[in-house]
This record gives sequence, C-alpha cells and structure tokens, in this order.
Amino acid sequence: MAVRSLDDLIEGLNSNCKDGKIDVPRAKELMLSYDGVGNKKDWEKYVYWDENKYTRNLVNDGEGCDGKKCYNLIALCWNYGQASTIHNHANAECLMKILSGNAREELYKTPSCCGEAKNMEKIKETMYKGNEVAHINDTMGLHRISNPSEKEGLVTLHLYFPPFSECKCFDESTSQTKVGQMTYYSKFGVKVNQESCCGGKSCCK
Ligand code: 2CO
Ligand code: FE2
Repeated sequence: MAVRSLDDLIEGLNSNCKDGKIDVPRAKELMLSYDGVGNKKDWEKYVYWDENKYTRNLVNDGEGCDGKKCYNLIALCWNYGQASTIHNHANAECLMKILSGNAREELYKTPSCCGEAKNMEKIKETMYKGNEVAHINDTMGLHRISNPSEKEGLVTLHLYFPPFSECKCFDESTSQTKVGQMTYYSKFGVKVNQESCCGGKSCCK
C-alpha cells in the first residue's frame, strides 16, 4: 500500500503486526516510504520544545495492531545542541526517521559486563538527514543521538517494537549504568501533567 500520510503509516504498521511482532525490513520499508518532510501538517501537533531536554511525544501506542499493542510511535523534538545520554533499547528494535533538521548518531560498543571503569568505545558517527531512517538494536550497540545545529530544531519519528518503559543509560567516561525511565512530554498531541512526566525529562537525567 502507498504511504501518503502518517495515518497510512500507522495503518501499515497495524496491518503488519502478527502475533505481537513486526518484520523489521517491512517496518523499515514503511517508515522509508512515508514522506514526513513533505507532510509537516501530519505531525506538527506532536511537536513540543523544551529549553532543557529533548521532548518525547507519543503519537501512537499500537492500539490497532493484531489485538496487542506491539509498538510505540513517538515524535522526539531536539532543540539546538540537545543530546540523549548513551543508551540501549531494552531488547527492542528502534527505527528513527528524520522529519525535520539533521541528526547525529554516535554508535558505541556495549561494554563487557562488570569490567573496570573505563571510557566507552565509539564505533562510528553518522549524520542523518530529512526522510532517512536509522535502525538500532542492542546487538548492534548503544547510541547517543544529538542535534548538532545551533539554529535549527530537529524532529525525529521513532518506532519501537516491542514497546518499553525503561532503558539503560551509560556514563561515557566510566561505562557505569543507570536505569532511565521513558517518560512522555505529551501523549496523542496533549501535554502530559508535568508531575507525572518528570518535567519532560527522560533517560537518566
Ligand atoms: N531512545 C531514545 C529515546 O527514546 C532516543 S534516541 O533514538 O533511539 O528517548
Ligand atoms: Fe535511542
């Protein structure tokens, strides 16, 4: 089916959920075929900016998929210079599509368990531009996403399957971990009560 809108993308994802699972190549194909850059009107209601931290805005929780909520679709808004911690993805698949601006991804090797405190190893750095789709899971490594621009915001659309509510965050110089809560700044276009979403902060901050 042609993916002409964000609703089409959601419908495509829902119809490809089988027994609570989505095929990664199919999900990537759907994410790639959506022209998010040219259809800002579809997603602008999910855009919220914060001065201190990138915001996480729930677009769809997989309500319509095969009897099970097998994914989360989330719009992330990165103000100038904002970055995530280095983190994993809780055994889930993560597909990230660029809706506006440019994203930098720094990929890190997962530290071996229980070793001494040491610097984390960066494997590579990639820039993603409008409509491109990045893929990561825990076997590929850990990453940090940032908006390197000093004048342009970055909006990214993340598909996580299965959904998760916690991830592990890593300290770059010691490799030590903390648990990060995946909180929301808004859900379905409506801002969440600040007390219940930790002021929009997420992931070990
Ligand atoms: N995983 C981070 C988050 O959901 C964003 S980095 O891209 O996966 O907050
Ligand atoms: Fe991530």
